[in-house]
Amino acid sequence: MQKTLSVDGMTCEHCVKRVKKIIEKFDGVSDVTVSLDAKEAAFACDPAQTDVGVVVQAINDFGYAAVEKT
Ligand SMILES: [Cu+2]
Repeated sequence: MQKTLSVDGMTCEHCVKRVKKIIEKFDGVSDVTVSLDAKEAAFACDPAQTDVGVVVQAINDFGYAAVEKT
């Protein structure tokens, strides 16, 4: 399953790398790409393993504003 999140609050490449790392640590997630310009994070995940709501919460816990788009 392909997921896209809108992620507000990223200001530099450091933020991009941090958000990418947060997402990558979850089971079932692969192919993570994060765009500063688009304010988006996209990844593939296995719905049996990955709770996208938990991923979104983890990003928000770091001070960004993530919302599930698709
Ligand atoms: Cu930054």
